[in-house]
Amino acid sequence: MRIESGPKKNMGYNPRMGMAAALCLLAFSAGRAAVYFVATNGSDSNPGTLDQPFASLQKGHDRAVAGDTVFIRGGTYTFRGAGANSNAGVYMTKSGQSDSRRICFWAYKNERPVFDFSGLRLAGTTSAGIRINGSNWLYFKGLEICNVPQPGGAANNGIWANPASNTIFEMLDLHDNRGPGLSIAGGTGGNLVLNCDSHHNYDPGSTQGDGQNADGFGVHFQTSGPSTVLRGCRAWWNSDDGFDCIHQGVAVTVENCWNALNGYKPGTMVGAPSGNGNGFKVGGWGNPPTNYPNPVPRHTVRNCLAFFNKASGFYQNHQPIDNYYYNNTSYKNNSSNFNMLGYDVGKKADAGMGIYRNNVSFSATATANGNGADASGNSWDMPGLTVAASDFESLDTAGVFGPRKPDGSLPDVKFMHLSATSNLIGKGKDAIGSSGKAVDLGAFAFGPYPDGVARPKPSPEKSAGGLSRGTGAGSHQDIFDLSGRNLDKVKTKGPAMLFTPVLR
Ligand SMILES: [Ca+2]
Ligand SMILES: [Ca+2]
Repeated sequence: MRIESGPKKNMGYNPRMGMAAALCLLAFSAGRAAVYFVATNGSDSNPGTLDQPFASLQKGHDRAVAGDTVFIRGGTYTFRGAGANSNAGVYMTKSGQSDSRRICFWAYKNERPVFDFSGLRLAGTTSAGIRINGSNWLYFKGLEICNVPQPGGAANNGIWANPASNTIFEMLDLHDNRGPGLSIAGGTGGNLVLNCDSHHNYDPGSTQGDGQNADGFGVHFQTSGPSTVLRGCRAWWNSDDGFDCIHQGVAVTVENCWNALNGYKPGTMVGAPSGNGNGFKVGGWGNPPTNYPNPVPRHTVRNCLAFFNKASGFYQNHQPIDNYYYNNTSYKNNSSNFNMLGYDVGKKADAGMGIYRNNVSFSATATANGNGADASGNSWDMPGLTVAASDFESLDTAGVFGPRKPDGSLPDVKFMHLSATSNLIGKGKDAIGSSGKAVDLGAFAFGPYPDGVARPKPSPEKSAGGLSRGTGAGSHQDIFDLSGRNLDKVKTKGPAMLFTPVLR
């Protein structure tokens, strides 16, 4: 097995930042919004300008109102002793008003702010590096959140959005926390988790068991409102699951996400004793399920990749309704690639559940507990179809968890992509539309369909409950400080996070 970063790249200008910054500028020009700065050499008694920045994100939050942007300069922000309160390093309660009047907490230009919570003193109850409590319409971008400690038996989150609604989490790097990297709990949905990484999170001291709760990403406990979407995210070497939406009462969409090596102690192939180790844990309400809503939400996982997880790549987790699993690739997961274990509440018995189309399983037990599941048109259930290494361009994981592209999107790799001669090309049927057109199997289509029709693209950003930020194509960035000075005239250079995930 080989897992390593790809080559480092120079990160260029991110046009999406330009658009939103321009929006902030417009708002500021109209006298309705402010731009603040936070820097490691700042002071919270400063006015928060570029020249006289605040020292703490907390101060930026406390000062900001709807429409404002808090830019965070590069460098490491360390926490020693008490944080904002006994359960959080930074405690957020503020809200924006709408998609165009969010409160933005963004890395400044091409800089990389790192929030190292290792010295934070927390109570023993569930805590977080950044706790969001009841916020709406926030936007986080380009922050690294790490090393939230675990002084007691509770798992502590990198970011704990309990709750947050209509909030964007983009290009965040959440790692080495003693609990989930990002957990969204409750709220009224509409959140977008876009191009984020969560890795090496591990909760050895949890009273529920060593490693039981450190998921990469979790979405739970929402009972009303629009869906939350996770797109372009990666989760690896977390001690529990990569993605987990147990006890989530509104349908979640997970697309174009990758995960691996969950369930192991970070950086090793030693299982975390109580870590569940599923790549995508798609719902669930206990076994047998209790207190589930009517109707039970059908989650969707599509165009996703799972490999080398301790348990299964994709797991129905007793969810008592058929989730959708479309065009996923699952490779060499330890227990099975697709564990279809659901629960038939009518019969009060375990049952295979889920609707599986165009999925690929390779090099492991393809399915487990599938009796009763609606599976057809997958690599394992088509007569005469076998899957071999030659169906893929590469089985080399190099670069899979390496640097992202300048716009934050996933890196170009050959891993598990279909080879030109793959038997998996054109063997499926469009599962989302009703066109009946042939499609390729797995997470990565080889090319145009055999009939020449372009393959579908991932759903646009606006599918996420009215969220539209992050797709702009501006090329000009003006940033003004509180006095109205234009701080720079950056035209086509600058921003974007430089992601260099540490692979150990
Ligand atoms: Ca668990
Ligand atoms: Ca979990």
